[in-house]
Order: sequence, then structure tokens, then C-alpha cells
Amino acid sequence: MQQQYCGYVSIIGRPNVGKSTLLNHLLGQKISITSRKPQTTRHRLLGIKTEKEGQIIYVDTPGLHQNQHNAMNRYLNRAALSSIEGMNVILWVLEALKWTDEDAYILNIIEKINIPIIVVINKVDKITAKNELLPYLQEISKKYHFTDIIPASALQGHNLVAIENKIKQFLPISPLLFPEEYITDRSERFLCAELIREKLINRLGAELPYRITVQIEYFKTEEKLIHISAIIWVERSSQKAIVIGKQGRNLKEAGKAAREEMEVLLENKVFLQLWVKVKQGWSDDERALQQLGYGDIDV
Ligand SMILES: Nc1nc2c(ncn2[C@@H]2O[C@H](COP(=O)(O)OP(=O)(O)OP(=O)(O)O)[C@@H](O)[C@H]2O)c(=O)[nH]1
Ligand SMILES: [Mg+2]
Repeated sequence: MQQQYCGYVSIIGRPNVGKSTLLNHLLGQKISITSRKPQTTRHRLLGIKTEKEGQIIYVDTPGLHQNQHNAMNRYLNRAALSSIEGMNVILWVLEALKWTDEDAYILNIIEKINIPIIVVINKVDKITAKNELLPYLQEISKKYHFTDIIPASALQGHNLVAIENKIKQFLPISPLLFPEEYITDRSERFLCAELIREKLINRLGAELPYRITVQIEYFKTEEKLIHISAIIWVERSSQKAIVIGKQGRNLKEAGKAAREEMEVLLENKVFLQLWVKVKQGWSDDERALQQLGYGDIDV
């Protein structure tokens, strides 16, 4: 029998560079939510790609950032950093032509560990002055002895095969660590909660997404459909009004969009109920965070 490769690849980078988009397009299936707003991903999430020759276990992570003032922010960094240990390869995502303090902060962390680092220069489709790319790549290559630097567009699927081929060179020969039909380690419940959060983030202004979390209260297969009921927690009643929107329109639209994606994911009809409730200061309260699923174990 042909020997198979299998190993872990952590996708890291500052918020909003396109890590989750990259994961979804590498997998060919959407399992991680994405948005225009930073700090969309809050939990570590595996995306498992199994082929005849082996298995790549991608780890999507929250964006690493320097602002650690609030308990949620600290949690996000812990979740991202805890995913570096035990990896076979790191995919470090940068946004083309950009270099920020946060990128420098991340390099400072990953250059200390002895794991192959492949840099993905993402969003190259956005570059208008194409002649700026080469000098940028040269600048990045001077910063560390990276295994490779690959310009790509996660959104347009550009150069993803090159990334995957490079990764495979660094994975050990090993038995598959997950059954071949597994796509993620996360439950359907979790994925459904995330879909609700994604649809809300897309409909809200800049600040509010950070003040929202979704908790699935009820998830049950009934006769011909799956009945899901979820609580959307906000921090203040003024936020509750915004989430619900005029005549409940915002909540209704977000719910409809989430339900439609759930039905594809679960291959079943879904009956979705949403409730908005206030829990003051939940995002800066360690105990409330634990209760809402932001615990230390298996972040
Ligand atoms: N033009 C363009 N946009 C992209 C590309 N990849 C991602 N984006 C967009 O960038 C935004 C952020 O993408 P995400 O995948 O949510 O980014 P992330 O790094 O996972 O962000 P966090 O989870 O907040 O850390 C979204 O609006 C994506 O559609 C790309 O290759 N080209
Ligand atoms: Mg993300």
C-alpha cells in the first residue's frame, strides 16, 4: 500500500487578512465564517482535507492582535497561540503590499519556534500597481528564512494548489488522524451558531459585532425538520434594539440567511428561532465568557 502523509497546518495572521477565506477555499467547502470586519473568527477550528495520498489538517485561528485590554481579546490571542504547538507547518497570511506592527509582532513570536513557515501573500487580486509586488516580496524575504513566500488570492482561488503542494513536502508519513469523511472537528451546533453570527456581523455597524455572541439553546431533529433555537447575547439593551432592527427586519433577514445556509449544511429543512437577550459586559467577564463557550479547554 502507498504510504500516506498526515499532519497539522496552522493558519495564522493578524485579523482580517483572509485566513478563514483561505481555509474554506483550500477545503473547497465553507466551514469557517468570514466577514469584512476584523476578529470574526473566535475559536480554533479544524478543516480536514483527505485525499488518496493523505490528509491535511488545517487549523483556522482567531487573528492575532496587540490590543489585550479586554477578556475576549486575551482569549482570542490564547486560542491563536495555542494552535502553534505541535504543528508541522505554519501558514502565515499577510495582506499584499501591507506590513503592520501586528505583522511584526507575529513574526517576533513565530521566528522563535522551529517549524517551517510558508508565507501566503493574500489578496493579490486587489493590487492595481502590479509592479509593486516584486519589491514587496523581496522585502518580506529579508525578514526571516521562510520556507516559501507564495502570492495568492484566497477569494479567487489563485495559487492555492501551489500552497498545498508546498505543504505536502513538509508533512510526515503517518496514519490518518481523522476518519476520511470528517471535514471538521466542530459540531453541527457550533457551525450553526457561527452562521447566525456571520449573518448578523454582515448587517451591523463597526462596533457591534464584538458585543455579540450566539448560544444554541435547542437543536433537535423532529419529524421532517431540524428545530434550532438560539440566543443572541448582547451587552446593552440599546444593542438589542439595533440587532432586532426596525419592525424586527434585521433579525428576520439575518435569520433567513442563516437558515438557508444551515439547510444546505445539514441537508435538511430547518425551523430557526432567534431570541436576543442582554448580559451586561459579557465580553470582559471571564466567568461569563466561560459560560458562553469561551473556555480554556480546547480553545
Ligand atoms: N479581494 C480579496 N478579498 C479577500 C481575499 N481573501 C479574503 N478576503 C476578504 O477579506 C475579508 C476578511 O476575510 P476573513 O477570511 O474573514 O479574514 P480572517 O483573517 O479570517 O479574519 P479574522 O477571523 O477576523 O482574523 C473578507 O471580506 C474576505 O472576503 C482575497 O484573496 N481577495
Ligand atoms: Mg477568520
